[in-house]
Amino acid sequence: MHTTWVALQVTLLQSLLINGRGQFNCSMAAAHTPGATQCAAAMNRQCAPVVLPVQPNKTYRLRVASTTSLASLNLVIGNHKLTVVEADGNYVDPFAVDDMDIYSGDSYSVLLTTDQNPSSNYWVTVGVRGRLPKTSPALAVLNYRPNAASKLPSLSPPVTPAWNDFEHSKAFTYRIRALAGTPSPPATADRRIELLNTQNRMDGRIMWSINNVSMVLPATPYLGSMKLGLLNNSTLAATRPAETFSRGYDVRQPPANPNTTAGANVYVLAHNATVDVVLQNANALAANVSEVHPWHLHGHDFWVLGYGDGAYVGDDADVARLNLRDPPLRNTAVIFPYGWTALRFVADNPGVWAFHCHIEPHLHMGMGVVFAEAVERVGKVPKEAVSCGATAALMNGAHL
Ligand SMILES: *[C@@H]1O[C@H](CO)[C@@H](O)[C@H](O)[C@H]1NC(C)=O
Ligand SMILES: *[C@@H]1O[C@H](CO)[C@@H](O)[C@H](O)[C@H]1NC(C)=O
Ligand SMILES: *[C@@H]1O[C@H](CO)[C@@H](O)[C@H](O)[C@H]1NC(C)=O
Ligand SMILES: *[C@@H]1O[C@H](CO)[C@@H](O)[C@H](O)[C@H]1NC(C)=O
Ligand SMILES: *[C@@H]1O[C@H](CO)[C@@H](O)[C@H](O)[C@H]1NC(C)=O
Ligand SMILES: *[C@@H]1O[C@H](CO)[C@@H](O)[C@H](O)[C@H]1NC(C)=O
Ligand SMILES: *[C@@H]1O[C@H](CO)[C@@H](O)[C@H](O)[C@H]1NC(C)=O
Ligand SMILES: *[C@@H]1O[C@H](CO)[C@@H](O)[C@H](O)[C@H]1NC(C)=O
Ligand SMILES: [Cu+2]
Repeated sequence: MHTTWVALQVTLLQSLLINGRGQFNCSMAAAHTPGATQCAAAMNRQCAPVVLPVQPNKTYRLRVASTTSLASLNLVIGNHKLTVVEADGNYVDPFAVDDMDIYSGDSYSVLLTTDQNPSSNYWVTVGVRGRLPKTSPALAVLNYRPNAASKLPSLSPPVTPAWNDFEHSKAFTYRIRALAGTPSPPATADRRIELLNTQNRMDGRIMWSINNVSMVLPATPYLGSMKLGLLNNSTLAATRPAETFSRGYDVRQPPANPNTTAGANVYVLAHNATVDVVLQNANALAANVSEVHPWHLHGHDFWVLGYGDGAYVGDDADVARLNLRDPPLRNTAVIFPYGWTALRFVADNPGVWAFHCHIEPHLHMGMGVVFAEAVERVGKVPKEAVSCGATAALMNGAHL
């Protein structure tokens, strides 16, 4: 088995990149029509596609990671199936697909068997999902050796699914199940935190809010503040979003009153508590718009227990959707438009952990919360982590 790394990046609005190469201002897009092949053919050119060299009749492990700031992606390799075997560092029950979605923060391993006509090279296409693409797809060349890398594939680049084919995305995501032998989740949770994701306004700016509170990072870092007693469960309660949202909230409509407030958004969790998180998506400010959001948790993997369309009510039907048998262990999970996603984790890692939408502008617009776990069990806090904000003043002589 051979391993190849595929890092997917997006430079905002200009180009999708695979391992650092894209098509921005490049004639490669035109290269698929005969007579305009100079860019792909001149492999030393900056805009030439990245080459993934392979031998025929072998199986390769592609490690794929998305570090996009905005876009959700789809990966497809002309004429080849991909077998998904790992997600976010945990093995999954293998399944074969023609194309796969990759959200910002996701990582996967897929197996690729080079069982196609070895006299040809093949295009690898990465296209945008979840929002109207404003960039060309990224292309790479799957180069069957000993063909020249510059030999243009005989087939056109494969086309990724339509950006708004969410049923296709759901079908892919729902197939991700834990490999047998993966640790199982505890059968019940000690606490359930339900997080309604809405788009709002504050002082004329567009924000994202969680249960109507937009996360604004305090000037003093959380961990030092909590270790030094400047912040505790009581003081944090003042700006903490509620632990649930109104069952009457209409997730299909823009917020009736878009105004929101800011907070530090810290939930203090008891050490070792089993915590369920339900992420609820909703309509954004504009009518008939609900985006995908890949939520990412620091410090933990969680079990992805299930997904649903529409508003989560927590009734028997919603509970029946939860998968306690083979839920995948991950650290990133998507919420689909107008839908919900249920997660479970054990708060057994002392620290202060961010849980946020991995779409970078959304995070900076407030789409996140913080889980504080057994901060008293955290050992030494590095000086650098308390050298700013209100803790800096306390630092002289302080021993953490
Ligand atoms: C695009 O390429 C053309 C020709 O090579 C060059 O003149 C132009 O400055 C480039 N544009 C950008 C935005 O880089
Ligand atoms: C690949 O395997 C097939 C089936 O085993 C065989 O017919 C073919 O010759 C092999 N091709 C190469 C390039 O080794
Ligand atoms: C929302 O807040 C703005 C000030 O930012 C205020 O002018 C407006 O009346 C508020 N709207 C509602 C519906 O409360
Ligand atoms: C929390 O912090 C506030 C302000 O520093 C302090 O007055 C209060 O006693 C603290 N509460 C607990 C339970 O430590
Ligand atoms: C958010 O807060 C505003 C007041 O600032 C309120 O009018 C509105 O109903 C709240 N929205 C939700 C979803 O709770
Ligand atoms: C923190 O306070 C909230 C109520 O505001 C409570 O639900 C939670 O259990 C408390 N956490 C701890 C660790 O005491
Ligand atoms: C937390 O869980 C770990 C692992 O099960 C266990 O070793 C530890 O004793 C527990 N701590 C508390 C305070 O329950
Ligand atoms: C939103 O979608 C509904 C149902 O498809 C349609 O009736 C309505 O006109 C749409 N509204 C806008 C503003 O596009
Ligand atoms: Cu988001």
